[in-house]
Amino acid sequence: MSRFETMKIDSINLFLTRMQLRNPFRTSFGVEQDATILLVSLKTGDKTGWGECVAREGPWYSGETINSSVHLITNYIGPWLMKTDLEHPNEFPNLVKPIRGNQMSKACVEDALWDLYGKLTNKSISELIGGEKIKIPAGISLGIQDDTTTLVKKIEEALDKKYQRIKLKIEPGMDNNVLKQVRDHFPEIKLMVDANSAYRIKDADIFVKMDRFDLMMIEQPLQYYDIIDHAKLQKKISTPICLDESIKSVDDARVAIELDATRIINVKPARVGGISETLKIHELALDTEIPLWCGGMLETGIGRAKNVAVSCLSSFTLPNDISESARYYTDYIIEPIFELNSDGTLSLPRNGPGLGVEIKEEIIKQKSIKKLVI
Ligand code: OSB
Ligand code: MG
Repeated sequence: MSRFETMKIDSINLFLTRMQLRNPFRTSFGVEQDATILLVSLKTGDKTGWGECVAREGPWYSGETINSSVHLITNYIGPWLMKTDLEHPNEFPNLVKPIRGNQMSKACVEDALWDLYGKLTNKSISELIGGEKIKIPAGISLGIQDDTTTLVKKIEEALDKKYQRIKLKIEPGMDNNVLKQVRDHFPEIKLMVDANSAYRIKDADIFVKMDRFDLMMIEQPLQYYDIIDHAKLQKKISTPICLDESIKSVDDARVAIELDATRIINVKPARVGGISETLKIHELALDTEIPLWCGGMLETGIGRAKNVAVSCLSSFTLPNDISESARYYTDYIIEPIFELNSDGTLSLPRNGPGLGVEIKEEIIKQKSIKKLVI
């Protein structure tokens, strides 16, 4: 183990990259094809730690945007970090505590600190946080399709690849009718839906009817900030509700569990402000016996490698929204890329410390439309 006392950050680099998805991804809140993705690197001596911000150009999934993240990092988080030499990444949440909200902006910098700390101590992030697995079950999240024939074909392809469960995006008018046809084709498969907050409690009957499709869970049916109406809905249906957008902290998770508004939690480390907060949710999940799984935000290899590391925690027991690299962007910025094993799992990369993958900085530079240095 190399000896160091603190992580003295020499520079913070922000790369605004343009990345192209291989296929458009449609949810109830919009379609994504070309994305601007903010990547952050922290440098100390000859070591570099990387993080990925999952905020996008518009505030459609959460209130954050690329520009709000750049603003927060260049004006607050970055300068504070440069002035404070942290000994461990778990001290970072306290540093950024004065900032309310803005979890994604905080998370990408914290992730980079974990990668850097791993590189300084020659340990993987999974090892640092106590991950117990070396491969994790992969699920696939399929966007809303124009017609059911296309959707059935996509499901068949995913099953051929051995994805361990299929998640379908739904929205009003594209829910039980689509599920009926899907279930007619695939009566047995592990299936779930994600509404991305497209419904209201007055639509409860739609979900009462959905019970007949034997879904593993219904993800985030109601408002992105709500817990109470989800608890009311859970009383009316037998399919477990799984919150995504509504859980932005361990406190949200605790309240949602106490009120029986969520029986499963989709944890996106970036949505809850980083790995440290994720570890608190992991502890809470073990105490309350609530199963977790790791969600995705169409991350590039950097965010994905972090998600795989987190999914190695023992509380992450259900298939994750972490698919193979080939499903996402036309360019790869990590090596090795994620490929599915024949049993529908992804292996934890162990190609070095930290994130466990090599970061291809040359490609990141080629894909960058703007670079900022703090
Ligand atoms: O709600 O889980 C979601 C992608 C972008 C924004 C929100 C969500 C998603 C996904 C994709 O479902 C998961 C993935 O990265 O494969
Ligand atoms: Mg979701």
